[in-house]
Amino acid sequence: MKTSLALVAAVAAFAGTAWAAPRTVTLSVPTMDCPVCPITVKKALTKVPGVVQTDVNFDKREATVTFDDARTTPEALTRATKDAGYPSTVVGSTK
Ligand SMILES: [Cu+2]
Repeated sequence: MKTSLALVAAVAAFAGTAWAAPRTVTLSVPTMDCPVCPITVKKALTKVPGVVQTDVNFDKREATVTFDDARTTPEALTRATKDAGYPSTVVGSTK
């Protein structure tokens, strides 16, 4: 039935765009021990494809990252900081 197929395609297309939503996670980066560390962490996170914004708070030892969840994952973000020498864990997430 042509009509229902078109409807399914339209719903699938809509759902596809809905999934590709910006998402924000907070990463705990406990090993940042001097004011230069956040710069390295921020650089590492910004390099991950799909990351739109990165804010690193040295006082709280946290990084807040906004990313396109169709292009990257929280796991890829923690891997990126670990590869830069700063293992991190996800402590919070919106959505
Ligand atoms: Cu440092």
